[in-house]
Amino acid sequence: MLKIASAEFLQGVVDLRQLPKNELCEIVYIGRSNVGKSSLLNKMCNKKNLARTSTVPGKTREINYYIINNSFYFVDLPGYGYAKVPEQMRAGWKKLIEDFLKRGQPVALAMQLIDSRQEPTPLDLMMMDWLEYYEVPYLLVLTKSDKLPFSKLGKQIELYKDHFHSQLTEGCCRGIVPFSIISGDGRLELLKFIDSHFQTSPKKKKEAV
Ligand SMILES: Nc1nc2c(ncn2[C@@H]2O[C@H](COP(=O)(O)OP(=O)(O)OP(=O)(O)O)[C@@H](O)[C@H]2O)c(=O)[nH]1
Ligand SMILES: [Mg+2]
Repeated sequence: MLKIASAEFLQGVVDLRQLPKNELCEIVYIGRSNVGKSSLLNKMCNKKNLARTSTVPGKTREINYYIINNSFYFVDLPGYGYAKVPEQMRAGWKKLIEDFLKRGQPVALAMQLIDSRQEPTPLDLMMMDWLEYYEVPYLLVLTKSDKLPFSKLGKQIELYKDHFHSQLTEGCCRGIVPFSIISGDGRLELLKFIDSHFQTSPKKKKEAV
């Protein structure tokens, strides 16, 4: 079982030329502002203040790199869908994310976060289309699962399974995982998925040949 022994902030990237030189395996976190990306990252690492969280949406504006166990990266992409963001910045975000996905290095695993109480937004669906297009394996992570009664959460998961049936069976979606920073729901499952996706990382592939 994968254990996170160390987690450190490495750098914030606003321009792809600033990407870390060391091409390690990347686990990428994606989702709209306020969905709980930074909170999830902290929970995964069992560190309270590794990634800054906020009640004010739109806090994370850069691609933030964290180095885990000195051997792979957690990458926190800037949140989207924040209404107060000027149009010009929104266009900048789109370009940054798409350039990030289509640069040479494949992403080992992406986590597409969606609030468990809500339906996916048009931008969530666009992100998932991009992940399918660039053939990035990803998980749908339903955040803040503690905010739903157990039976409602079960129903919501079933709805998501139905809705994304083709992505789950023929596409790149590897599963749907409820997550909560309060109950710890989903943490071990995500660690297992991360562990099993290291094999597909570029470094491992090169070493295997
Ligand atoms: N109840 C509950 N609240 C959560 C959970 N995860 C996050 N939150 C709360 O949701 C709010 C937003 O969380 P963040 O982690 O800052 O969200 P983010 O996606 O990083 O937001 P941006 O950086 O703006 O893109 C904070 O008030 C968190 O405490 C959860 O599992 N359960
Ligand atoms: Mg954040």
